[in-house]
Amino acid sequence: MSRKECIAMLLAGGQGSRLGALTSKIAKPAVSFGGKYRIIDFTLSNCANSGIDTVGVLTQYRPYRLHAYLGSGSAWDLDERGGGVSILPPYATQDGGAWYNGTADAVTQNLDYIKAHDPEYVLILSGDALYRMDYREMLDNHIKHNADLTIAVMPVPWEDASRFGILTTDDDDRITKFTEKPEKPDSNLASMGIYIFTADFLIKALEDDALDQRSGHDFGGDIIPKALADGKNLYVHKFHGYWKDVGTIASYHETSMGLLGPNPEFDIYEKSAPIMSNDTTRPPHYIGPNGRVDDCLVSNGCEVFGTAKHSILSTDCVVEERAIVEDSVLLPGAIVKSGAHVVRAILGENAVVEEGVKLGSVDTQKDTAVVGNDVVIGKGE
Ligand code: ADQ
Ligand code: ADP
Repeated sequence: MSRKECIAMLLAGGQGSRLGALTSKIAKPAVSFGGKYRIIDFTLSNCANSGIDTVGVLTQYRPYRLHAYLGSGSAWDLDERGGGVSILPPYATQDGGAWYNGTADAVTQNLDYIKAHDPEYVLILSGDALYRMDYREMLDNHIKHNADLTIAVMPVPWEDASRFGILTTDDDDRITKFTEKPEKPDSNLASMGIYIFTADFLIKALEDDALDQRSGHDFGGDIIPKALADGKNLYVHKFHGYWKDVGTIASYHETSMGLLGPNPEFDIYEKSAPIMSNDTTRPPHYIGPNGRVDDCLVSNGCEVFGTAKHSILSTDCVVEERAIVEDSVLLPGAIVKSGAHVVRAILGENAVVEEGVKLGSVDTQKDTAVVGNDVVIGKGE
């Protein structure tokens, strides 16, 4: 196998428990987003658009649909130029060890994959955010600084800072302090959980970490603080674009709505860095004689006989006659039956809202209503 300059390891094993009913049968990275995408598409597309053609996807939680979805990787153009997408589930060891501990452990368990490709650099990614980033620019920065580790960063609102790894740097972008999820943040410069390691350093750091009984085997909690304490060259790469974690129901709804409008916050129509997906071929969407659609994304296979406003209708959704859908996200196969009224809600895959049911509320103080995958909501529920 020829030597690669940079390969990516994509952490896609999180349970995504904060997405509640939407992840009841599906790993978070495989959750539908934006009508015809899955959350992981954004990161995989970034890899393809940045010229990174070898991606190991680390899975663990309900991986079946994710595996089926990823297939050969050809949908993201990731199988033609060499490496491709490899799915790396946790494996049972002789002494019975099995599931990944922390994020670093997941990568440690797949060091053989990294070593087989013998890259100079390893890009570590998460599969749960919505953003466009040219990782090549980050790699150029990493090489320019002769860094051991470069972390992509951006400022976040102070009130959110304690949810992130928080950093302080000197004037040359060198990291002087890092604290994983501090209770009292002293900076609002946040790690985006996107790392470039020089491969030799990563391998050494993970092998040392594996022997450390007290380690939680986590990048943010263990590997980065130790590298800093050891005086390694740690730098930041400042990101200036749109980046949102789609990890909670509220953020899922907000980021989805951000795809709509003439000037969307995140433009899926931007052609210079296309977002690719492994969407199956479906018939064209159909708007019936009395169907009304206003400010919506309507995916293939949908049939609209009622009214949809400011909403996302994913593949194969149905809005029956006299039904109204507003400010909502319908995941693939969701059905809103005749006369039902759905406002500010998320309907899971193949969810059904029965005839005449009123769901959700215009009151923005209330939580977004969620119907789980395959759940049927009848009157009185
Ligand atoms: P979190 O997002 O809280 O913080 P974590 O829960 O470790 O970090 O998840 C990171 C990614 O790895 C997610 O995509 C998750 O699905 C996946 N993952 C988690 N455990 C895994 C495992 N064992 N195997 C495979 N995949 C796994 C991190 C950093 C912070 C940073 C934020 C930015 O630790 O410093 O600020 O990301 O969102
Ligand atoms: P959330 O915080 O919404 O649950 P994450 O994707 O960040 O979403 O995952 C949270 C944690 O759940 C991670 O630390 C991960 O290690 C853990 N986790 C992932 N998969 C499993 C699993 N199969 N069983 C138990 N915990 C898991």
